[in-house]
Amino acid sequence: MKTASQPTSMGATRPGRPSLDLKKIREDFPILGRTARGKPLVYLDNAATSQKPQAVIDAMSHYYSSFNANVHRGVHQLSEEATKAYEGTRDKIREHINARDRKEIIFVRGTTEATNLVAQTYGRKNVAEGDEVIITTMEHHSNIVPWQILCEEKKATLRVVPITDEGELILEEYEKMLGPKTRLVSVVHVSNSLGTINPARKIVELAHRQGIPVLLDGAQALPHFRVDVQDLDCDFYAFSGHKMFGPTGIGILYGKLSLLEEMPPYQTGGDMIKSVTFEKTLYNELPYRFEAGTPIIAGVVGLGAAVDYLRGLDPDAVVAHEQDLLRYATREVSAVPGVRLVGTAKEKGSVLSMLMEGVHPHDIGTILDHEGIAIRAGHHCTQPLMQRFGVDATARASFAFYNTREEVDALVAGLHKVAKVFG
Ligand code: 7TS
Repeated sequence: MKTASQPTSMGATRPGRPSLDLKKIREDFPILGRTARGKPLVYLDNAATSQKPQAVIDAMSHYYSSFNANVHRGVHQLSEEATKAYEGTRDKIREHINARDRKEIIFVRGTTEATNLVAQTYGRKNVAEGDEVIITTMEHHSNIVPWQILCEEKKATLRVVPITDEGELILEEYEKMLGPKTRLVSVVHVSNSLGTINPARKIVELAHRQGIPVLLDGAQALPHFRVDVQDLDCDFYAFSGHKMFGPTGIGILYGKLSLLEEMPPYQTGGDMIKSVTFEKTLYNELPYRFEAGTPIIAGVVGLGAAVDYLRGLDPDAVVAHEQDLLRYATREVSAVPGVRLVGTAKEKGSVLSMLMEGVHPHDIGTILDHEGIAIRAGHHCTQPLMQRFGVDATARASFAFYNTREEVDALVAGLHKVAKVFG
């Protein structure tokens, strides 16, 4: 299947464009059939977490009812079956993101744990006094705080790439920051607050010219388009299962083998060792060296089912549909009196961050909630980004492939109601 790590051809208006069977897709997600506040649920908080298809729910239930056992250690049939399913997901993820080697796929709790892992292992080993780590203005807190702590500890400097008023990275400034002191660049692939799709390949290429490794935070990329880590040539790639229609508590850190091999362990204990004496511990081989303790086996099984589900969809059709929703919503929402959008990058994922004159975003969220519409109001764990735009919060609607134009209409009707109440 075609990959689209940088989905430049988003032309949903092309004749003969691929389309999704939305009725069938929505039936796959049982929660979408429920009501909220007595109205049909309109779930537009997908950037926070996405809903799960029945196949994911069934896979986890099947694991617990049929082959629950610990992995990698039992000699019995159940453990063998659990280990097979657990390792099977690793193979599916490897294939899905086109990593070279299954050893490059580390199971973690989510994007947050992935960035912390890299900061605490690669970072602690390679960043020293006077060095620099580069991030950007639009990072999620989970890609700010780990580097801040590391830089404080090592007396290194955290540098922040500025953005334009539209919410695009200023690449010339980034290029100027790169230098002999830079030890790592860590950048969000798709912004959860603005929707901006960053030019990841270019960011990696510019850093690699100077031999600097790059971590990409792909939490908001995987749910929307195909990612090819070899094509991007990034050194680390982090994402969360629960945003890509899988369970909570499971995520992935992809790392290039050559880097992972040189990294000290993160958490220590069972499974990550080869042998232990009171004098010395020898660490296990990759990827197990970074997977200490009993993992979230049901979560891994569920993530495998989520990947199967995603691979059953036409990725071009998913991109085309979400871009159609984004364009339609942008047009309709912008026409609501007093509404202004934050984040208007040319390359954008299906996120709308809204402000309404004289209305606090939380009030927007509350009124929409009464209509059965779920959005998120707040800083979206990107407080420095909010500061950049001079606000403390936005009201954010974020779409997934199962959302419809009718749901956008409901959102717009809800916003008109807000305007009326406060107008
Ligand atoms: N990076 C990005 C870009 C994110 O959007 C999030 C979560 C994370 C990292 C952290 O992921 P976690 O799974 O480890 O929590 N973003 C959001 C959001 O936008 N609303 O709620 C969580």
